[in-house]
Amino acid sequence: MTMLTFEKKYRVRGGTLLGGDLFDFWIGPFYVGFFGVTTIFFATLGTLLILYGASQGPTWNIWQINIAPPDLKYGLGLAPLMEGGLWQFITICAIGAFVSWMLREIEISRKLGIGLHVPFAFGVAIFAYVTLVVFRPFLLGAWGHGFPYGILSHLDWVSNVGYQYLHFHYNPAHMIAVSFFFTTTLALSMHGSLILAVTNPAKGEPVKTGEHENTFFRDDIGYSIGALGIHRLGLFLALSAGFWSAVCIIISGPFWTKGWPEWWNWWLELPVWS
Ligand code: UQ2
Repeated sequence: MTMLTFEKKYRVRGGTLLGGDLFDFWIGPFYVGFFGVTTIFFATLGTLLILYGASQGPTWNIWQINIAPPDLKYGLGLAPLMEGGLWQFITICAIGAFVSWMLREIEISRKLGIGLHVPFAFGVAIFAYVTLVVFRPFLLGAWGHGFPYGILSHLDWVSNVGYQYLHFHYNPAHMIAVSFFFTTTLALSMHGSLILAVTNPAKGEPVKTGEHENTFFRDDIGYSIGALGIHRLGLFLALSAGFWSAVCIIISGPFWTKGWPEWWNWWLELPVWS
């Protein structure tokens, strides 16, 4: 891997949160840092535990491999290794690796003197995952409420939990999350297509810039959000999708145990109708 000529001036010392200068170096293109070491540690250990779990299971079929959380009877305690204990250790490794990666992103951002937007955005994704495998199981009183680690098995989990609330699409926070996911793809498709449109003019035409970007949308819908604005909007939409996903699952069980269609009875029960 070669180093771009300008990269050298950005390979500055400092900005570390932990370890001082000890791990303040690069391996090839990668910044290491204390949290690079912990990322490698947790990711490697977690992967090996998954492989060990698979080796003890009934199949090597990639679709069917499954590392299940403990039975509900183990509550919030440690389970035997082959009865969910592996899942518990793998979950610790996953969170350790994700948080290490975020802290490494913070160190890199500090080094460069840029904002912490990237690690913050990644933090929202971690928050959504931790909500599924820690916060909600904790509130429900058993690690067994976490989702299983397997391609088909986690799909079955999503389907089963959905039907447990009769029709999950009636969950108002789920509706908001889905709307944000769709709006995120709308915004990115508008942005991506607009940038490609101005940078790929017809043969012989000069490449266009911001004025044309603004003018296209003013002509089209009477409004342009601006070059900086579209990125603020995009980040807001994407983070909102993750945030409301976490909300929609944390309220299912700990705060609402009936079917989600029934939640809408508040509308029928408004005093104005009687
Ligand atoms: C824009 C702009 C960009 C863009 C896009 C727009 C020059 C390069 C895509 C248009 C976006 C608008 C009007 C917001 C749409 C609102 C939602 C909720 C999807 O104006 O500025 O910069 O990429």
